[in-house]
Amino acid sequence: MTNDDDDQHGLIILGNSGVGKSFLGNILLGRDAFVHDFSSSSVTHTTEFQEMELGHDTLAIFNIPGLIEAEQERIDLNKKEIDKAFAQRPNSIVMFVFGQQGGRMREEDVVAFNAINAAYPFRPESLVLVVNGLPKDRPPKYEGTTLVLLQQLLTGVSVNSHNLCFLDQIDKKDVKEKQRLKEQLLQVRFQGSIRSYSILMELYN
Ligand SMILES: Nc1nc2c(ncn2[C@@H]2O[C@H](COP(=O)(O)OP(=O)(O)OP(=O)(O)O)[C@@H](O)[C@H]2O)c(=O)[nH]1
Ligand SMILES: [Mg+2]
Repeated sequence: MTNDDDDQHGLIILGNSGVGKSFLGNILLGRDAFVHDFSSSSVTHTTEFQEMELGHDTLAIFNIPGLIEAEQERIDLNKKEIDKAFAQRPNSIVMFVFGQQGGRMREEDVVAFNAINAAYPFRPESLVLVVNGLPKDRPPKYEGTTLVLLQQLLTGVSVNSHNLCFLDQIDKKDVKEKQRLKEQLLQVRFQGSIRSYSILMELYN
């Protein structure tokens, strides 16, 4: 193993409390390493870190405590934790997870994204946006109209079909569905970040 920055891969998972960050981290890892729960209050309170081997390299997954809209305390904590994660793994991708309610984008996620992106501007090539928990029978036009809406609502970021990913709500006891979700997640084409993309493809393969 070398100490080159290029080999220090990471995935930093961000988003409001309860959108499924820990759940998705586990899907990527292929094991239940992060605690995830149906809960009325936030579950992950300190950054959790899991590492997996990828050939001669490793991929670190940073599961950051959830944001609560624009709550300053959480923004400050997230900023610090994102900084630490990038220091440990300079070649990291940030994955911001949105929830939704009946397909509607939630104001709280838009507010949280704009607040954290203003406090810690993400480089476009290292940012991936995910909408989680969607019904599988959503209308065909849902994804296109949501993309246009997010382009209008999110400030200081380019939203496009390469960095936006729509994920199905799955039955978490169904191994095949979990595998399919992992595949779906990894189908995101990471704009301008061939290196990062190839890492995730390695993770998938
Ligand atoms: N069945 C199913 N449950 C999901 C899915 N996505 C998220 N969940 C559930 O949603 C709940 C909240 O998810 P968590 O992963 O705990 O949320 P979080 O974003 O980590 O929340 P904090 O740790 O509080 O920031 C859990 O019960 C997850 O299992 C999905 O696709 N299918
Ligand atoms: Mg969590």
